[in-house]
Amino acid sequence: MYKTNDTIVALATVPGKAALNVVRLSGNEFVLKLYKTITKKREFPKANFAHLCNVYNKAKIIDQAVCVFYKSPKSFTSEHMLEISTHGGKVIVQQIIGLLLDLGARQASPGEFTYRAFINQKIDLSQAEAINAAISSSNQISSFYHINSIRGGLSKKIKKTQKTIIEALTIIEHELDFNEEEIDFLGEQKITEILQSVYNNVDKVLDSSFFQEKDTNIRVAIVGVPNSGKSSLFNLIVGDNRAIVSKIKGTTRDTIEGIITYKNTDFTLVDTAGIRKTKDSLELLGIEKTIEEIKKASIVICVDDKDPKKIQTKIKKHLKNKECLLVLNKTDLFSSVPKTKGLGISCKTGSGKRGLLTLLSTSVQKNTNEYFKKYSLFLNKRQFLILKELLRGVEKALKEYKNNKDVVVLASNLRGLLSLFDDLLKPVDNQKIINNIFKGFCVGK
Ligand SMILES: Nc1nc2c(ncn2[C@@H]2O[C@H](COP(=O)(O)OP(=O)(O)O)[C@@H](O)[C@H]2O)c(=O)[nH]1
Ligand SMILES: [Mg+2]
Repeated sequence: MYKTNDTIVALATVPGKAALNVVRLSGNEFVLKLYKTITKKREFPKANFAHLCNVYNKAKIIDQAVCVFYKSPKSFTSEHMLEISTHGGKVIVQQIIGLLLDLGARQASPGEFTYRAFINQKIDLSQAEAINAAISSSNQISSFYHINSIRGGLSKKIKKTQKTIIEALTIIEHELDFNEEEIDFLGEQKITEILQSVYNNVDKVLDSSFFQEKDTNIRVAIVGVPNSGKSSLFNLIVGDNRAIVSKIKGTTRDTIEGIITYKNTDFTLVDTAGIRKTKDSLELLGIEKTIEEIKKASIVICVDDKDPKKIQTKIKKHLKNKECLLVLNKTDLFSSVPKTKGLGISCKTGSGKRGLLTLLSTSVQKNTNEYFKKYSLFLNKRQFLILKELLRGVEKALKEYKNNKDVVVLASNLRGLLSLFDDLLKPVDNQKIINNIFKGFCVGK
């Protein structure tokens, strides 16, 4: 897909006004030659050390920068790499990259550094995917799982199972080359055990993983009867006027979402339609959506201007083990606020906002930790589908072997399974998969 025998250069940080920018180079010995040319240093840089250098374009100094050299193969791409931390700003970066291009480096395409890491077997495909996903991640939960996969979380589990099949296939192919007297057979029981253990391991990976096409986020649904102040509460938390606030009952017919970041926690806040039986078909649809939102949420805020507990009772069957926060709104209209009815707030005056946010953030953190306890891995759609296919493949191999005890068929089925493992981790020959994955990367990664 990309050429791999030249030296590539790209800006690895966001362009524009910033304290620092990092220009990255990867290639062969030419990287060292470029270093010497632009810094006018006589010595090669010592690997993994920070070197303060003037960067020259001929006689003119264009920046004073810090260069770190990573010696092949101990670098991200496995090639020689140079990272130049420059002063921030467009002009300096443009001049340095322009200079390196003039001297013979090539502008890197999106994901080309990661592609080289993949081709040079520094990382497998699941790790490459995780790098891109981690960069795009918008919340703590996704980020945690992507970093785990970059560190090889999924690969390690999968490779262990892959090895079991390779070992079994090696013995079986050996058996096929010799006649019965010459070697020991694996035996029916052992073969069944191996296939069963492969099945169990893949199943365990699927069981301990969650699969989502989009980034995951803890969802918090605001639920209550019309006019209780749900949209006002949504706006109070979101901090702007994204939801329409109105006196006419049943205005919020659709759900509105906002992503909130508060004190190191992030969550999606959902304003729902009121819960109330009505003949208006449009509003009924809103109610169905509300129930859907309650089901999707990890935390439900029951809001009311009289007794939020009544709301909790009304939606009890949909709440199950979800956390429920009771909020008594419009306390500005109360002469005295009853403490037993939930957390008192006033969307009008903003009183109680801080207390609610603290309660919410503790609750979100608790739910986030639950996620971490429940799941050890995140799978993207591609990985999920391959693992499912693997399960079906093992089932098929087991069934066919039980029926006909044919070792030749078994060997062919095992080879089929191994190609699925390759698709998952290193489909070196499958350019289509590779192209699709790397084209989504940003330049400099
Ligand atoms: N006095 C007072 N009125 C409020 C408060 N919160 C909301 N309201 C009013 O209650 C009405 C319904 O609010 P809204 O947020 O649209 O309720 P929703 O139907 O539950 O979304 C509006 O007229 C708001 O101005 C509050 O804290 N105090
Ligand atoms: Mg509303």
